[in-house]
Amino acid sequence: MSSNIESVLVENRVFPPPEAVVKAARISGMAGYEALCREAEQDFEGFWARLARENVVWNKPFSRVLDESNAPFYKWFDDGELNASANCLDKHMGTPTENKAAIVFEADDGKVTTVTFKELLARVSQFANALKAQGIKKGDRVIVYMPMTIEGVIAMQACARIGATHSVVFGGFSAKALNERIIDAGAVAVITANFQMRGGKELPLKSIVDEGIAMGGCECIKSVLVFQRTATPCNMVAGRDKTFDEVLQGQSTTCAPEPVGAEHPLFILYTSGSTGKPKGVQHATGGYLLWANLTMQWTFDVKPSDVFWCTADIGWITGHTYVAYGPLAAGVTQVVFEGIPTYPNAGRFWQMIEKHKVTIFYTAPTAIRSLIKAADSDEKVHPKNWDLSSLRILGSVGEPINPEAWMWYHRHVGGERCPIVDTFWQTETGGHMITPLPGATPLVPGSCTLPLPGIMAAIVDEAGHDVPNGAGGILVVKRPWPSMIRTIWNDPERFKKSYFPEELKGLYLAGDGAVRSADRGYFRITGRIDDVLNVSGHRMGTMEIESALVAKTDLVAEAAVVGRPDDLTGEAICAFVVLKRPRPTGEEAKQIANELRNWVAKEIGPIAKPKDIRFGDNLPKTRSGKIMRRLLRSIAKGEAITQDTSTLENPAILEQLAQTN
Ligand code: 6R9
Repeated sequence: MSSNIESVLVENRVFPPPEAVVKAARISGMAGYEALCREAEQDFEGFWARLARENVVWNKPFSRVLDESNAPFYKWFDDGELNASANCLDKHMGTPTENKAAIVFEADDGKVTTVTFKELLARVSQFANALKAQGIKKGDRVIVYMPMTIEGVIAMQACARIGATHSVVFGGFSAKALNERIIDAGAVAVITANFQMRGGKELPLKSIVDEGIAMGGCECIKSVLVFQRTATPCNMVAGRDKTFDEVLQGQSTTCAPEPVGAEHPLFILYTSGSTGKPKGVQHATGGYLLWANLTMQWTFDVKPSDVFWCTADIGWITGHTYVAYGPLAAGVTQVVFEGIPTYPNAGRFWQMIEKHKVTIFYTAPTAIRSLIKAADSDEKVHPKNWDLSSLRILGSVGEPINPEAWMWYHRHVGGERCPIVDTFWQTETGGHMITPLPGATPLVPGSCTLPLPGIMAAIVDEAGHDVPNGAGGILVVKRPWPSMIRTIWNDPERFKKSYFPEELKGLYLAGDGAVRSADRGYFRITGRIDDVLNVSGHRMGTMEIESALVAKTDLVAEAAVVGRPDDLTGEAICAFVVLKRPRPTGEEAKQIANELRNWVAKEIGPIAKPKDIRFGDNLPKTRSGKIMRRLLRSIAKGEAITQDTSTLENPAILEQLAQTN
């Protein structure tokens, strides 16, 4: 990894966009990009008003663009009314798009099912009617705990159609995580499936919902709607649980979309922060929809003939914006994939690109790195075995892409002809923020290049002053933008403190470090500056994992979690644990480490399992009792301790912690 970091620092390869792509692109050449940036600078509100009129269908037009009177609680297009689902489906009726495939679904076992836009509208409408029949109404919160399926997208769209606020919980999260989210959101219903299929295995969902609700505090839940993904029966609670078949029975396939105010909460999505409790990131309807549609056009330059494939799960923000909303709003055919990239073998992605003639492919660096590794050890799963000539644009998201992986992606997947859009953004930003444009931006491997027009991204020091190019600092956004987080559900104070801290005087704090190149001013993200780790593109709070560990009260006295660089997953979770019994070694240490890993999987989800667990009699602390995390980070990396340890109360502990099990 350190070699990757070094090669990023000296990266000087530049890949200009291919002439043909520039010619056909919506934003053509740097001149096209710069013209839009100028428009945004000269008339900020006029710029957004124009785009919102052109890219969103409004039931009632807005007269106000941006309301800053209660900053940082910004409002966009406030008095306008729209419906998100109508903007994704109804809009295409009566146009050539209506009979086009909206979703080409490939199941884990390879079975393909296709629905057109028209069919999808009918199914969303029918499910929306079913939700209403359960008494679910505008403003209610609904938890969606679903596998990657057409039905998952339908669940989200149906909520949007009736004005209910969905909160999707990733299918890999635990009963406890689900329980906390149900309570925090005050949800009235859970939409789930009996099981999900991943890598040939049938994994439970409904039993986890039952367990989560049984943990208590979920009296708000009135109904649980169950999609029967597989034939295996699951437990059904009489009066509360109903199958999709039952609730859809007799429901009409038309349902008038409920117009909502532009600021109406479309969804809440929980994400890790730097304290133990996940944050319910709340997004509004109007600005979010605008950005989902517009970035499909700007960043991916979608054309009516494209086949778009974003591999993200609907449980993450990428699966919200670039599966459940963006492609539908843009009227483009998309592939939705249930399974995993390595089943039945690590050629699955390439095989699917060939089979469905995918033209735009959007995935995460961690997936690319694992497929490089697989192709290196087995020629048969190397992308060269498939015809990938349909591809025209590649995308990357979730974490920095190291130049080695970038070059492989460019060469072996993109055939050296496809621009790679390395899109930097966050759950909180709703959509792309800093990214190349395929028909404009010369690419530099490992750099997300330049902010989208109207996105006033900058790098500042701790007092909020701009730093010169070449000097690293804190990534901020200086002006609000339409798809920004509106608040943290139930916690407006935390919203202000986390994203608009006083020292930064009104600037949005992304939580990442960044540096701009001296020559082009290109942004490169250097990683989180808070206690948030990025493991395989998934955000994990170190405090969240620490809280989970110390919750094992019979065993754990104290725990500290840090990240260390990992060639495959970007960062790996490393936990230092003090037990309530003598420090274990050898076999016993291995066995307890495993027990703790499984415990964390149960508390949060398998993605939060620490890769490394080390035991100590104590943790390195200052005389005032603060855990010295920077020392733990060095130990986790296997580095010699060069830092000043003079404030350390118990220096002998360092050697003990450096021992691996
Ligand atoms: C969309 C998404 C956000 C964090 C973000 C940053 C990292 C995302 C990146 C990237 C470098 C990119 N990140 N994209 N870092 N280059 N292209 O991933 O949202 O799950 O909220 O994570 O991911 O650290 O702050 P989310």
